[in-house]
Formats: sequence, C-alpha cells, structure tokens
Amino acid sequence: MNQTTEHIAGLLDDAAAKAQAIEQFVPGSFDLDQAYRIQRASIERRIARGDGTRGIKLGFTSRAKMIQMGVNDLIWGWLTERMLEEEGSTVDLARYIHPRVEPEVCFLTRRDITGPINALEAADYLEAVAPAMEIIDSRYQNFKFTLEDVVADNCSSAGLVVGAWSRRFDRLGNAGVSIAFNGRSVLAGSTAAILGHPLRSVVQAARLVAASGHTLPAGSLIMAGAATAAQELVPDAHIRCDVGGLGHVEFFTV
Ligand code: OOG
Repeated sequence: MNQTTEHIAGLLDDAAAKAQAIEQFVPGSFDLDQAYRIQRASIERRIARGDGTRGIKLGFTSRAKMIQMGVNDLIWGWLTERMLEEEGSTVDLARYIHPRVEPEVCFLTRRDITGPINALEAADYLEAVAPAMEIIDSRYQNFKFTLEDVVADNCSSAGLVVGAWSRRFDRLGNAGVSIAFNGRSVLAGSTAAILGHPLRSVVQAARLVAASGHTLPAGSLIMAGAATAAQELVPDAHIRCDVGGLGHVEFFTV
C-alpha cells in the first residue's frame, strides 16, 4: 500500500484514539479515490485492535449539512462496533474532541447488499428502521476540512445511538425530526430533508458500497445521514431525538 495512504491513515487514527485534533491537510495532498483508501486503511487499524465493521453511514444527504460544512457531494464512511453507544446510557464527552450530534434514522439490513438496488427494491433489503443520533467529531481543528479531508477522516463518524427497531417504513417520508437538550428544542426538521426520502439513502448506500468493491452483509446498519445541521454537544445534558412515527432515542452526557 502507498506509504502516504498509510501515513495519513495513521495520523487520523491516532487523532481519533487520543481525542486530539490535527490540522487539515494542504488542499490537493490527495484526491477523492485516495481519500477513501485512507479511510479504509484507518478502519483496518481499528479492526487490528479488535474492533469490527458494523455498517456504513452516509453524509451530506441534506442541503442543511452541505451548507453548514461548505461541501456539495454525498460521502460515506464505516460504522464500527465500538462506535455504538447504548440507548439511554451516559456518554463521556472527554473521549471526543469537539463532538456534535445529528438527528438521523438508522436501517438494519436483512439481505446481503452486493450491488446497486433501486428505490422500489430498497425496503425488501431491510429488516427494520429506528430513530437514531450520530455523534460526529471531526479529527480536524475547528471542523475545517475539504471533501477529501472529511472522507479520509471516515466522514467525522465517532458514535451512534440507535432507538427501538420497527418495520414502520411507511412512516419514514416527511416525518418531523427534532433534538432537545434538557427538554429545550435545539434542532428541528423533517426526514424529507434526507434526499427527499430516507429510503433513498439505502439506494445510495448500495451504489457507493458496490462502486468501492465492498459488500454489506445482512445485519448491517445504514445511517441515512442527518436531517438537519449538527449541534455541539454539552456536558451534563439529557439529549433526546424524536422522529415522528418512529419514536425517540436518548442519551445523557457528562
Ligand atoms: C461530516 C459528516 C456529515 C451528515 O450526516 O451529513 C454527516 C461533518 O459534518 O463533519 O454525518
């Protein structure tokens, strides 16, 4: 493997493991293809330490996120076992650099996804859906990055909290989404902001994973992407996300 790929993967992996931000790379240091190779190499390091892949996340599926971060393309990254925070548990923010939270929906697959699928087929590949929150934590100072930087950094993915599973796929379109900190609403939007309908994230996930030469085994998680901009997490808070029709999911911070 290319030494630069391994070197950059090592820097990003260390930054995540130590919760210490690094400077963004000089623009043009690597292209998007190499960014995905760096991303995979950094995940391989986690796997070598006993972690395992659990699925994928999509990023920038909503205009609000693209505008917040100043980029304009869909991205994807890996979810691993150790990123899973238990629903209702207390999350220690000291393990993160400058964590933010986003309201999402999470899918659980029931069939292997080995190639592109269309929107009509998507539900067939799914076992269940749940309200979820992603904790993102860019390894770059001040969350400043190019599209290539953020892809190399596994799309800022750091943690996820998944609520109760159901098969209410019919409730997914244009459902109200909100996050409250200690009972006060801080973010509000609609699942329609996610590519028009969150099931489209499954179509995109299948396309992107197939294009990268990977497959998604049955039982994988797919995080559909944030419905709103992200909100900075604060300590000593109760964080609750409601997704209309699907229920809610919550955790606490210290
Ligand atoms: C990149 C991650 C974006 C989403 O859902 O759009 C993302 C970032 O904003 O740091 O997870």
